[in-house]
Amino acid sequence: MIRTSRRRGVTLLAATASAALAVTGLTVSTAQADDVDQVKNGTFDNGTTDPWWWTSNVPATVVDGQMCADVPAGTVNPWDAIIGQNDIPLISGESYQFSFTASASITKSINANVQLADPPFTAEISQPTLLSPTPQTFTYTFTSATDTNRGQVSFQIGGATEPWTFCVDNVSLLGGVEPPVYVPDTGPRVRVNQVGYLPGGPKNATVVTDATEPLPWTLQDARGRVVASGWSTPRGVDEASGQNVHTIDFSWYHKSGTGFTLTADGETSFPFDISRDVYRQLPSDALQFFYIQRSGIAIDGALVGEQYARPAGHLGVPPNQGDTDVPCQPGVCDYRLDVRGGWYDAGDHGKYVVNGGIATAQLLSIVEQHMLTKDGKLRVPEGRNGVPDVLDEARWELEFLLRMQVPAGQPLAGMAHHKIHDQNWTGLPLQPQDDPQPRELHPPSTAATLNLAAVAAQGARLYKRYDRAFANRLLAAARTAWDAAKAHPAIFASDADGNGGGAYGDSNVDDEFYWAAAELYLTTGEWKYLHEVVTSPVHTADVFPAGGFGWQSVGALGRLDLATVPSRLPHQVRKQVRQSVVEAADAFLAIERSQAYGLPLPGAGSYYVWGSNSNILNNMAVLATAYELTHQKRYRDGALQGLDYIFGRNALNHSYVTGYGEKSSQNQHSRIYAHELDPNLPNPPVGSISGGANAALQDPFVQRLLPGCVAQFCYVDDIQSYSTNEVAINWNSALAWMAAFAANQH
Ligand code: 9MR
Repeated sequence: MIRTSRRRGVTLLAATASAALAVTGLTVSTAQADDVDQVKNGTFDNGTTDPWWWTSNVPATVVDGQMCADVPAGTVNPWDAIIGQNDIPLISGESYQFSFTASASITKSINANVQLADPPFTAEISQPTLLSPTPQTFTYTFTSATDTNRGQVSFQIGGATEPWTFCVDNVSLLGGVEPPVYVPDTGPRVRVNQVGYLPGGPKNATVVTDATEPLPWTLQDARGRVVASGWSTPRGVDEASGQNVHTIDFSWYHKSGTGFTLTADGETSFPFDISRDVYRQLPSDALQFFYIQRSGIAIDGALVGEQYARPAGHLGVPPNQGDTDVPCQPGVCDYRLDVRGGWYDAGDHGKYVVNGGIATAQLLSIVEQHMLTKDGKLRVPEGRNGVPDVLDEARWELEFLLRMQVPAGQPLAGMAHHKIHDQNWTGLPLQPQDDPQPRELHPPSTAATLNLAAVAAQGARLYKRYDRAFANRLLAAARTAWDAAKAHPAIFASDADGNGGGAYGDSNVDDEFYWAAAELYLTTGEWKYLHEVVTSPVHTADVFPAGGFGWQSVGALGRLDLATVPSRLPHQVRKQVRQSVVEAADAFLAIERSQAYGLPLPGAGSYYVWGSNSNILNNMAVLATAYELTHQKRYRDGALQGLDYIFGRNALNHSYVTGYGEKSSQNQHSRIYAHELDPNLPNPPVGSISGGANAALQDPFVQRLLPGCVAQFCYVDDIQSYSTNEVAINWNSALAWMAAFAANQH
């Protein structure tokens, strides 16, 4: 087929660009095209495929003026079958428009790449593209970061379970084309908690406006009647969003109802409820995520919906290679371990002790703080077994963590392996049971060992009532782990160990020692562990930094438990510990007051890190704990107010929890819930929280889409953005904890 004239081509390309990007709600400005096409024979008009090449499993031929190839079933990753063209020159800083018309005999996602032809095969663009039997034109723009004569245009078409036919035509790479300007669709300028507010809770909103003087606002009920009104407070330019904003406080309005809206400056918010029930379902939804992420067990569709049903992953059934008999990385150990079970960490299939540790601790804490102690209410297969459901879920991970401990008689006995994951990264989508990668144990680390010690100790006191033998096993493992960590206090996981899985490097384990000592003391009451607590440098350090705590900084987990779990802690120590929680809560209240979007995170971009939503939720947990300690309502209100940000009171007018609010995250980065890449796969389950705004732009997709973004704008609901939009167990555990707290408030 002959390409349209340059002029017509430009119009067509601009139009199809919006179509191709529409999945993520992107809008684009019209691009200026250039004459220079870097692709040779992109139209196949001469009847040959020259100079295109292919991997041997996909020989291509010209059929009806296009290039087609039969793609066999049975490959795993997109890059297991490739058709490409090399010797494409790329100029650093130059922007390009990459376009092609393609079809597939079935609905199939491929990767369309412009990349280096040689190692390290760096991709300038690697665009998942959903093909169907109807030929469609796709257009993408990008700016090259590389100068090379060895560029490559390629289509990665592997990873199918059934054979199919790929056809492509009009492949073109035009230089000098400005990338489209991304404008997120942020809806009405009045920003509310899209889920709703508790009748007796705080009710705040933020208005984006040019106005500098107070504006009148009205609150309408579902029938449109004005039920409250007032004046906004101008707040100037908000650092976290770069927007000029006002705030509205309607906390004094207490009546319940559904379908309220808030109007100011001619804009009307998304609808929301005022109800005692706004968070009633949230704990159960936030916790079902863990069950669906379980490894080593079939997921029962009757419990969580058939779209999430799948066979057990990584039980040694081909093509899986593990996790029932896993070797170490070469040279690390010469034994093998059965490390089945646990939860998949996130969008990948890795299992990491340090992140499993904090996630398990937060689930255990839900029960320990008496927030959710029922049995038979959550969607877990253990059902009515006389044990609180949350403990059933946490046990799934605890059993895995125990398996990660180095057996007696081996070098470093008693320590825990840092992680187990695929040897090499796999592509998306990929269901756990289809993962063919060899699995490997990575070296033991002091951090992992202390995570095991801490959560096993915490588990021991919680399971004692239900299963004494398990509790004893946990405590024995915790003691052994503690001793092993003391004997090997500085074995650190390296940040460089990130092939096939996340690195989770950590070279300061003072906080892990403190946390583990605290949990061991709270469980055993032994002087030895108390001594470790009070002599730790972390004991008097600030463990509640403004940016929030997380998997790498776990001193807060120890401090919060010392403050709340009944023990014989000496009076002075208890007082000091509790005071540190309340002082931190006061600081978070001050931060909330300073933020026009009302969240407990300072506005500078540096605070918006990878997984920021969990840091924000963890700061709310400190506020909630201060409320438990003091019964002062301001701390409770501060904790609840933070949820407004999570559910839509933010610069993007976006709820970060799937299925909650008018406009929520649906396309989180995940090999399992990869609906965006394959319409036959589900979106993440309701109650999955996305990592959230990350101003450091740590993946190529956002580096291309969001350069220069102001903190809260550094997020996109696209499966490709793993640094702003992944799911992860330690983020859902932070959500589950706060959900359990909020569900008990009115
Ligand atoms: O949550 C982790 C974040 O704090 C780190 O900055 C980031 C980069 O190392 O890794 C995050 O964890 C990812 C892990 O490495 C692999 N599984 C997915 C996790 C969530 O993105």
